[in-house]
Amino acid sequence: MAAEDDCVRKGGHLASVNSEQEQTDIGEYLNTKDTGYFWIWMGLTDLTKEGKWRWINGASLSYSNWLPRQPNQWGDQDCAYLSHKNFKWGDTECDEELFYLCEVY
Ligand SMILES: [Ca+2]
Ligand SMILES: [Ca+2]
Repeated sequence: MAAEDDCVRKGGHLASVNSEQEQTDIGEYLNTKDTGYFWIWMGLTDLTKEGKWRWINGASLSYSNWLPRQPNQWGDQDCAYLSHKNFKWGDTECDEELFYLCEVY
């Protein structure tokens, strides 16, 4: 995934959201950015096993914040985005070109 490749070049990964506090912090951060009505990639996929969502940095999925009726695997959706609606999560196809949020350690 091109967005993840770019995050790795920067020394991190696509962001993981591991708690309600981190979700709130990320939302506040993104509200300062001009992302408008676009979705934003984070580092969550079910590429290795359909329906088994895993953080790209290896962290386990201890917290989740899916939109209603997501993930819905419409067609073949294996990557998760942060929605412009309160930054809740949905799944979509991994080759979409979206804004993306890296987390550098
Ligand atoms: Ca999927
Ligand atoms: Ca979906």
